[in-house]
Amino acid sequence: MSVHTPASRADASRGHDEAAPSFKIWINGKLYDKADAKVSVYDHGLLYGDGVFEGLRSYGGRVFRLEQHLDRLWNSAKAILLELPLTREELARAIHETLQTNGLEDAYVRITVTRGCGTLGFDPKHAADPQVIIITDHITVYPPEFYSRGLEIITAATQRNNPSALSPRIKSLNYLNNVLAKIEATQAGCMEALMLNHKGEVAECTADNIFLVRDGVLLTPPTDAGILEGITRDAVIELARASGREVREVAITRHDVYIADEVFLTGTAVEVIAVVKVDSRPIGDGKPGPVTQDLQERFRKLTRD
Ligand code: PXG
Repeated sequence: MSVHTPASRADASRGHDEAAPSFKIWINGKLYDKADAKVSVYDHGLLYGDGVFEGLRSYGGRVFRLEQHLDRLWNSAKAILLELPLTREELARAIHETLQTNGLEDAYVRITVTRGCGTLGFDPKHAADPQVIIITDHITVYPPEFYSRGLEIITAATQRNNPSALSPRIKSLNYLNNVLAKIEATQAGCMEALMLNHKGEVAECTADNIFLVRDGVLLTPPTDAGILEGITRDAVIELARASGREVREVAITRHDVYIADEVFLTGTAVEVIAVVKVDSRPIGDGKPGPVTQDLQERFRKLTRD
């Protein structure tokens, strides 16, 4: 795999292009220019990371698995006792309205819900005006060569959140452990890092779920390994099973990863991407394998045809 400079990696993951047009941003029912789209410095989302988010994608104007993303958003909000100030239908309409206003068909959609503005002090009773924000923008994907050659990743020393402290199933505004793992990846010259759970088992990567292929069978960590239940992960499990492959949700060790025939990641941003080296160990023959390629193609058809 070619070596990418830190600058190009940062550009690839920053998710927007300075020269691109500025898209309108939806906040609590109104559309704002980017420069005017603001929340208060007293917002508990900023002060305490008190809020939840979703990252979605639209293909040809259709939001992929919108209902599942809304389910996850409502479940995340419920878990932190945050009541959304609008209905699912209203949010769905607002997403489509924002995409249409911005003339975007193939796009990234970022929903952020903060606890809202209040006094200092993190007691939620001091913040009672949740802010619902919809950002739509061009989706920045990895350059095509990352898909044809596959990614090299490392295992991060930073663990995934311990589920008994804060469930990783909540897509909360507290992403610091993932941010720290991402920094470790970048410092090692990689795009992604593998995160282990509190038991030392494989959990997931910083913004992607992980799958292994061994003897034609797909293996992926179960929900109770302390992962986000990825919507792309679900779609890939369905595609694999529909094509006659066995998928097992089982505890996975780093050793299992090293000796797998194939490894790939799934996520809204990366879709399905091969991993060809983990902690300097080549996976299989060091090239994206046939099962990964097959699922990449099936996922492409699912989202684009
Ligand atoms: N694990 C973690 C920790 C994630 O954050 C996934 C797995 C993949 O889930 P989906 O549902 O996307 O298949 C994620 C997804 C962002 C952003 O704005 C983050 C994600 C997805 C899209 C955007 O940082 N994380």
